Amino acid sequence: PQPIYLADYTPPAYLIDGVELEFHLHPTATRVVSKIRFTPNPKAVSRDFFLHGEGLTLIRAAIDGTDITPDLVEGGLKADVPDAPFLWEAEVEISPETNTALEGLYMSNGMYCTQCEAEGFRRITYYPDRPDVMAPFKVRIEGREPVMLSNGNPIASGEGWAEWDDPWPKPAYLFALVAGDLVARDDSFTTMSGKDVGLKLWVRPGDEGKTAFGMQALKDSMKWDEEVYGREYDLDIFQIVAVSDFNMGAMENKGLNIFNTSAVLASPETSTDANFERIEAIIAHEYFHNWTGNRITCRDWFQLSLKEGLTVFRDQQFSGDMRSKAVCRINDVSALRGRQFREDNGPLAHQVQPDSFVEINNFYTATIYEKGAELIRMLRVLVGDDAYDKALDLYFTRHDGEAATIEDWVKVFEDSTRRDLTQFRRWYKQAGTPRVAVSEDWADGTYTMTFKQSTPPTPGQDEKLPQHIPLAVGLLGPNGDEVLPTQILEMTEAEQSFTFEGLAAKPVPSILRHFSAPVILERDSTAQERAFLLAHDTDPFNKWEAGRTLAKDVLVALITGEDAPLEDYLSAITVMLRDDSLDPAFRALTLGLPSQDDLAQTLFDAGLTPDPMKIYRAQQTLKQAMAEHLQDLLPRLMADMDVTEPFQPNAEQAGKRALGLGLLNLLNRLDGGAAAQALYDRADNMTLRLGALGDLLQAQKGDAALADFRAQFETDELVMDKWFAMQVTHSAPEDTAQIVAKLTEDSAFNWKNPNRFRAVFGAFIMNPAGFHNASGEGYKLFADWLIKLDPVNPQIAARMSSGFETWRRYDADRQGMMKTQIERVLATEGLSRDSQEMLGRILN
Ligand code: DPP
Ligand code: ZN
Repeated sequence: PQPIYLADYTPPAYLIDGVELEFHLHPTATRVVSKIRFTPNPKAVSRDFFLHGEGLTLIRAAIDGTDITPDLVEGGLKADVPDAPFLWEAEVEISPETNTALEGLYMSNGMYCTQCEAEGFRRITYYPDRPDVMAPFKVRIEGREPVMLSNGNPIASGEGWAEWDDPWPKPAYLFALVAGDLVARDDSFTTMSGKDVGLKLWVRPGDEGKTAFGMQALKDSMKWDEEVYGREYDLDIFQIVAVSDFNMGAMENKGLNIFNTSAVLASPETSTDANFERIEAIIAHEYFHNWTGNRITCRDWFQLSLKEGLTVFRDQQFSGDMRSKAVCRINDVSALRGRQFREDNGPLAHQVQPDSFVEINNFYTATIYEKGAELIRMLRVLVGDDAYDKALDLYFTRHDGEAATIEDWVKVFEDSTRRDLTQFRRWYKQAGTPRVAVSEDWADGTYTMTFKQSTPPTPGQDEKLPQHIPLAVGLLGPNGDEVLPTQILEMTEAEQSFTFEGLAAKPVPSILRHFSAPVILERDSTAQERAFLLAHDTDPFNKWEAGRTLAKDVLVALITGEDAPLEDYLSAITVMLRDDSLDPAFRALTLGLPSQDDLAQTLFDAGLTPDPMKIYRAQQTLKQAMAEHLQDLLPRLMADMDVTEPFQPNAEQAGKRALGLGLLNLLNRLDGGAAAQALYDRADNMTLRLGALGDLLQAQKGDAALADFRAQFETDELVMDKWFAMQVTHSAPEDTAQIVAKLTEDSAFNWKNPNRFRAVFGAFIMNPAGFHNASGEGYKLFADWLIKLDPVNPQIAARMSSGFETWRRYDADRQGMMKTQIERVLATEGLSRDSQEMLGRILN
């Protein structure tokens, strides 16, 4: 497959003044009639008329009322057109029912729905399917469905038809159509200028009881975007539809967001606290896209992070305001390290603004999203909060209604702050995670910190230049008092020193507070110093970080057989757990251990070959030691975390439940599952029920609970996804592959549903000890299923193939076995472009 290059961008040959679409719905023979008014683009470099189209049967085409026979070519059609504005008309036929790729118009449980980002609209009709062609759309839908929806405002409807009008010019990737048997939760929102907006959350009959939380999250998001960014909603109605079969979490189609059911449906009985939190964040994310993505969109897909990085940053700010800032930041950084650092330090590393791609669907990555958000966070730290607000105001006024670039974005910051951000731009173009090593010097009241930065080579980028890194630093005195509050040190050189004078004693530094830059900090430190920071740091992120690095020191030493600072860790954790002044959610996070994947990468970075079983056993050993050390304390601490009020999915209650479950997980190692069984039996919400089930599975006492769980929730797809995932996540490593194989034979394993496939295989590749079991049977099983899924849903198959991305970390045997499987998948006849690109990159 041929790559597409950013450098080859040229403006569209024709612009569009208006689009009218007419849908005649039919499961296997939907007719789409399009009327498009084209105008030659004065900025064009060519007059060639090309429309994208894939899998369409052309029935008829006409220009200015005269039928023509266009030239059907690979990926679309060409035609001779007048050198003046003209009307294009076409009629095509498509088959939603047989569309299993879930791109374009498809069916999910008998309901019609669409997914057009990035390049799905070309599967609906012939069109210039590129984001820099923006147009207002009018849509008429004819069919038997009781509810028929599209973007914008409703115009009129009757028996068997409905008409919609979206006045805001938009790219085709934001088009949406939904038709089916749906019911709505209705609400309304009054905007800051007093306009009434109708809100509708559409679900299948039976799911009405799971819509209250999503609706509240939507209203909170609308209010927050007005208060914090001054952004008001711009249509008469805002709609969300929940769909069972969906490749992504959700999609920000103008005025008609389409959501994976997992990202919107919520109830205490069926959703965990983590589900509630994720749902709130995704609803906010998609709503915020209305300004950052829709009103201002991307010129081309190389600019994807322009909308995604910014919108993730905005949803992170929102969650921080709705919940606990400190806890949200720790969770965001953990996710960044778990997904983006893994990507950035392996064969799939790529720039936040890539230079080329083969299949754009492969670039909806943690780098584009989460690293993109970190870059914006850094910009804000560098220019300051007020300057950030001014820059954003300028961005919205300058680029509203446009398809913009990342360069436009940085330029707005330069113009509004008069800062030169030339070096900062490098963050967008240089892949890889910078390492920042720090050394210190102390003499005569002067404390000097010397930082050295370097970024390892990434595929296609051997040479790396220094980045502009904001280092948030504070200093603590020997008694634990802060002697220097947080300062932002701007590092721009490969090596740079910063000096602090007039100090009475050698300070303890707290570096990279609030994780001020997406880098790996390398600093040799003693267990005592880490424990000191865990006890005294005023920055909650670094306080947590101190506990995490101490845990990591212990685990690495257990793995390599060196002396582990176990006692220091256990006493530091005990002090922390007993500190009632600390938020339970924070304590729960500090009780968690670094992941197996994180440890594998750390060992690999240190020049060692990670052994997945040793890593797993080290974690078990440490948890056992923690349980025994805390034995006497556990009952009282757990009792303190009991929530007696009715269930609320808020941060306060969620924090108590999280800590309670963290402690139960320890107790479970001492009581053989007795407390977990008792909790399972009395749990009246999914958070506690699922936590207890996990512990029972871990204790190998889960059979009865699993059967009970299934009997209770058999008809609930989202809960059954949990039932599948839990068994994989909490399996003993030597059993994991067999359990996965058995689950794939279950009558409820509907593998064409992305959520169900991910429940099993996502959990599998996230369980390193199980996936990398020395027998290699896991690799083979996984490859079998990639081969099976690829022709049905290439997008999900390609995404899942990242399970193999860390193959070079491991020993020769495992490497050989993984390579064999990757090559086997790659050799599959007719393998999708999506999977070819991903596995090809992973292998090279
Ligand atoms: N639906 C995806 C998101 O919101 C792609 N735009 O990030
Ligand atoms: Zn997004």
